[in-house]
Amino acid sequence: MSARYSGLIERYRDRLPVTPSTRIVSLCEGNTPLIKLENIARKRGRGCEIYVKFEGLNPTGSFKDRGMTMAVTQAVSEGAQAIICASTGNTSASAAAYAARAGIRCFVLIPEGKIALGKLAQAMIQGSVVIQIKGNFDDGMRIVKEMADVAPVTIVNSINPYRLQGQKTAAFEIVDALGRAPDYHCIPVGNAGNISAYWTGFSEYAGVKPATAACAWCDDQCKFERPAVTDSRPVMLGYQAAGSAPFIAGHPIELPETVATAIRIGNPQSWDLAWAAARESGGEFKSMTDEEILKIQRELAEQEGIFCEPASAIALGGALRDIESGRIKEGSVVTCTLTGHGLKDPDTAIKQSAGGVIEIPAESDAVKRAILDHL
Ligand code: AN7
Repeated sequence: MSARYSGLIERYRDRLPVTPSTRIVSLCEGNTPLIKLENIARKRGRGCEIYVKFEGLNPTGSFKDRGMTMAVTQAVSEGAQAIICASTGNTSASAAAYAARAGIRCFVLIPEGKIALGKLAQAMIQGSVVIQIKGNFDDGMRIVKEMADVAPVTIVNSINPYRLQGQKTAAFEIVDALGRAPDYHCIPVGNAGNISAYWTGFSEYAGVKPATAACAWCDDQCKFERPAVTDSRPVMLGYQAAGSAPFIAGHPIELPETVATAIRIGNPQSWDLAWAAARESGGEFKSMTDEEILKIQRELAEQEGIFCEPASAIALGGALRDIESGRIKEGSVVTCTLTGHGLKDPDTAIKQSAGGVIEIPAESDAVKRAILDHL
């Protein structure tokens, strides 16, 4: 048997809705590193072990690939010729890639002017039909749902339950890597699919069926009755950008705004599942300002060498704030999902590093001075 890693469906085949004859559409996604923070943890960890699950290292640079391998595999097995999604960017990049791999059409609806450059580049070069609407993600989502009724296209947003099935494998990987479940899991919340998927995964590994499972659709092949891999589940802590925080408001937000464009979503589709995850786990939702988000993005890059996008940084920012306040108990094992790579959004990174480039003549003396000034 080959030792080559060939993607998360192969890795967790017995817990996913595939059969031996299913044609699997994969780009070797998953198997991302769980990195233990050192410098930040030493300074601000209060005895906690803090780990980041760096999902930016998936093939298209975000966690969306976990869901997309499963959703596109399923769509192709049902004979779909085209897929469609609304997206703040990462879903479109991932959908375009897996559609290219499968040889089917991909339509993506993106909000005008509010998509990070790297994500747009991915959707474009990977051959999807990019449709920019004069509206936001929530407008796109509404239209996509209408399109599925009038055109032969399969929706691959996270309202597609196969997406969440793929994404639950990140929780499996965390437990497999730690040899136990974390005490707390911290995660950004936008459309709220991922927090629901993690809760499903953590629950499945603990042999517990959540009251509201993200897989109600698959009762006939329920995976929750298997022997438990671990005996506990983490407290789920979800974080939203302050200008885009429907879970804190308790209702949808009409005009969400945040520098973290990935989670600029006012009307999350997995509302009930996400609330169930927070309630059942003893967790909750909290918000962070754009200023706090950018600060933690920079700190993580400067102090640990890990460059994630702003929406991802919110998970670690939230964790550190909750450690400081005592919400997360001293000495806990804390995991944070870094959902996307920093290279997705170079504009924001460069803007917030203003003055970071030293300009001098091409002379050895000048360079020497610059070095000595900064040692
Ligand atoms: C980096 O791409 O919704 O709560 O259309 O790209 O599961 O929606 C992106 C979401 C967090 C939020 N971090 O996850 C899209 C899209 C990053 C993201 C989220 C997104 P969900």
